[in-house]
Amino acid sequence: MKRTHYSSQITPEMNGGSVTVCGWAHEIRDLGGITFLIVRDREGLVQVTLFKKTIDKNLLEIVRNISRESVVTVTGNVKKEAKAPNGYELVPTDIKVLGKAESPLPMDTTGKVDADLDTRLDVRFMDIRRPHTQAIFRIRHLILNSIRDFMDREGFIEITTPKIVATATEGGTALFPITYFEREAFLNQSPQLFKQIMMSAGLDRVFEIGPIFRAEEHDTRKHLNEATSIDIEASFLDNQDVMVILENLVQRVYSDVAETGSKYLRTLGVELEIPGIPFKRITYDEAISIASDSGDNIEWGDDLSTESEHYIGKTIGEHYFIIDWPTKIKPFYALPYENRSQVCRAFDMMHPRMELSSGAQRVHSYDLLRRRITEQGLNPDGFDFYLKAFRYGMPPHAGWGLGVERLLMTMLGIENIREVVLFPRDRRRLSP
Ligand code: AMO
Repeated sequence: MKRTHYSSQITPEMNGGSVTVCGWAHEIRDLGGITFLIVRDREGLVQVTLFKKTIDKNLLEIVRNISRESVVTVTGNVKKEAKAPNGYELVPTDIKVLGKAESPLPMDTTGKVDADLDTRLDVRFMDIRRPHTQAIFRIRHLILNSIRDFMDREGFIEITTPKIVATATEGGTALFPITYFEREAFLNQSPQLFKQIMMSAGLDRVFEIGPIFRAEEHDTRKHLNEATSIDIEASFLDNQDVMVILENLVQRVYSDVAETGSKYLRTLGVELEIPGIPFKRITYDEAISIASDSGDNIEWGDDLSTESEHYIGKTIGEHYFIIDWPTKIKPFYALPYENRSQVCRAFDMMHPRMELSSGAQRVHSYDLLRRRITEQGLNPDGFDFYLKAFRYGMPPHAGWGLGVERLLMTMLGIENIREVVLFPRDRRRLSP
């Protein structure tokens, strides 16, 4: 039996026509004279109606024995029916069970019984059968499509860099060590060094969408130990230029999702507000001054606490940039201002709830870069492969990294980052 239609492709106008649908037995309701089998596929629900008086007794027997969530395929005739959910029902001519589901089920898929997040993550395959959860991942797909399209139009080339590496890129956050034959290696924290090397390679504008690994101990609602980052790097552009690319991208992604994802937004009960551009720019000094109004006294040179971020976010109320960060709290590759080297050309792009992206114009002078690596307490010898690319003609360049999960969760107003990852990796969870 070959599927002829997804549920969403069937219309009442197809009255009398024969179709074959495939999906899961969402619900079976036996009302005596009439039995309903609701089949759920990726796109929605189909009501299969069996009239006791006229239906083949074998089909009725099959349906009465189907356990909920079993995989079935149904061939039947479309019958216009105003009372049915989509204005039609299917009168079956053949029903087959392709994959029997055991009962009881580990969780409910109809949305009638709530399950906590841990239970849902333990049986994620079943959780994603729920239209609500599936809608999140359908929107993620639309976001990534939109980003790829935007990047392509802006002249960026998609690259893939290694995830098994020998050195750290982001001082500060810890690395996951792994055994690489007889040596120790690490899971990469960021494509940073490789995307910069591509500037020396002359690719001019590159982007990558890939995993980043952070061995951070903290257990919060916005941190993962394995996240997905959208990274760009572009030659002959400065920090201002790549900030403009970033805000344009965010706006484009929102409008694309509003346009192509309305069905999923409705399922999630989300009304998207497309952010206006340009995003507000405040300096780090202004940010700590706003935070001090909340009673949080940040010493110049300290990072912003989560509480300060929330307070500033509430004050500003929309996406914004924090620019001109103290050099000492940004990575070695951020370019210090020439006339005041304690401040650098780095920025963070913020949603009122949290940081979404950080980036900078980069140091492109070999000598300065070597010095900055040492000043940050790292050993330049470990960066030989990276530094070499700066010795034979490296253009000025800038870039940023944007967290996919944070973009998605803030767009949809979702509280916990684990909701927007298929199989989250956090301090406690390594399976499934
Ligand atoms: P940064 O470390 O700020 O910058 O990371 C960039 C963005 O990636 C996301 N992100 C995370 N999301 C969830 N859980 C985590 N543990 C996590 N860590 C990071 C955030 C963050 O803003 N190399 C630089 C980028 C650059 O300068 O180009 C970097 O990695 O959304």
